[in-house]
Amino acid sequence: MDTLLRIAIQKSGRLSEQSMQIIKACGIRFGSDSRLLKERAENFPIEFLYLRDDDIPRYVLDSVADIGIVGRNEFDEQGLDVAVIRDLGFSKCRLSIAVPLGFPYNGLASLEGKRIATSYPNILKSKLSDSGVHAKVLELSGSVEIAPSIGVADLICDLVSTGATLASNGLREVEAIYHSTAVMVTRHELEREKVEILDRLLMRIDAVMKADDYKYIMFNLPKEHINQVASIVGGMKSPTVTPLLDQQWCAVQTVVHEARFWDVLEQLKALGAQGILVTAIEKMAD
Ligand code: PRT
Ligand code: ZN
Repeated sequence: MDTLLRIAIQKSGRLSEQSMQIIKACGIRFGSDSRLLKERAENFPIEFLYLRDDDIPRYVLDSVADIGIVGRNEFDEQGLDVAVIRDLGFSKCRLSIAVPLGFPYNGLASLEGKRIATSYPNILKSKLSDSGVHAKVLELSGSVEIAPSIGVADLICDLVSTGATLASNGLREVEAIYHSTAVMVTRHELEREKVEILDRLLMRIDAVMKADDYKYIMFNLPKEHINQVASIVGGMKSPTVTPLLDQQWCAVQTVVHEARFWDVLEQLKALGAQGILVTAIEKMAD
């Protein structure tokens, strides 16, 4: 039987859609029918297991799955001996201390002797101990934000993305103690045939992620300024330059890192660039 790489992804929740999306962007076709528990891709030797996110690190460690996509928070909280091989960047959130509106907060020392409700006791305890603070950590599996109002805790430590949940529960976010994104994990001793499939998958994922970071730009420029373009766009190999009918002008094509995009655009305009076109890049490999 052909070897398949088994990938565990969240069945339904905040990680599911983007986990599937990144695999699809790799040209891998599958039904993504999360009513199923297990599904084989049509055109790549991989099989999906749809699971609860909390179970993913354990299943990878126990070889039920070979790789998995999970929040870094879950990976660090469980502390299992699996390895992070890629930071996928999506499902960004932070683990924050949040207090009732009247609570006087002046740094972590204000938590001394307090009762803190959280679903992430290990991450929280390690932060408190690094700061030399002694507090009572109360583990709750959900609805952490109501703990102060029903009197079971003085404050909470919970995941936050927009902050709306805290606000609607009369809580104030005072300090982020940890930042998380979705990561891909694998176990340490993966069989050779599986490593080969994983390497092919990672090559595709890297191309997709890299493309997300760049824009492709085309523009016309007075020829006399062409030497300045390379230093403006920076970092990449020489831009492609094509002559135009009007011999004073040329057309330039190049890629620009998203982080520098507006900066580059302004500088090109200042050089006299015209007809600037910008497009997203779908895939990008070295
Ligand atoms: O059923 P299953 O166990 O698989 O799912 P789950 O309910 O345990 O997890 P899920 O889908 O809620 O979250 C999966 C992962 O998404 C988490 O482990 C994080 O890595 C990531 N993530 C990103 C978040 C959030 N953003 C987030 N905002 N996980 C949870 N939240 C919750 C938070 O706990 C709070 O209740 O959303 C609320 C706050 O959101 P805001 O936008 O109001 O601040
Ligand atoms: Zn969960």
